[in-house]
Amino acid sequence: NVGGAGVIEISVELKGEYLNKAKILESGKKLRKNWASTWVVLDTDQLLFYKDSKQEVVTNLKTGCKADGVDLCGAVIEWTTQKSSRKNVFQITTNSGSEYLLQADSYSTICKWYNAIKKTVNSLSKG
Ligand code: I3S
Repeated sequence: NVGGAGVIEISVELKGEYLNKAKILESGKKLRKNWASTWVVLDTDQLLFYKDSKQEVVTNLKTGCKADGVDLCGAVIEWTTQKSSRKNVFQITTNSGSEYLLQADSYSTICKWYNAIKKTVNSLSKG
């Protein structure tokens, strides 16, 4: 699915989706891996994490309530087969030295997110 039409399709499709997420590093320090199903939303310059889709709505309605998120500016996105025995895993390494794993059983689902996040990171680096 390449070309202009495909790109538009991705941004419309990618409102939010449940992915498995594990944070494994914080500021360079190793954390105990704990996979959790997470409602993931791609924003203009960050990836937002919610417990579920309802929490996204509630968070957006409440003033002063900020979603848990990852700054994608300067982040590195790469596939990994080393950091989990699960299939379809990619990692996000943030500028601040945190590392997240994202996983979905469906290869097309995880590819869609990998591509969209990569595209966002690339666009941010171009300023
Ligand atoms: O990379 P690890 O430490 O082998 O990751 C596994 C552990 O987090 C494990 O929990 P315990 O720390 O309670 O043993 C999880 O149940 C596994 O899912 C983790 O491995 P995978 O390969 O699923 O990422």
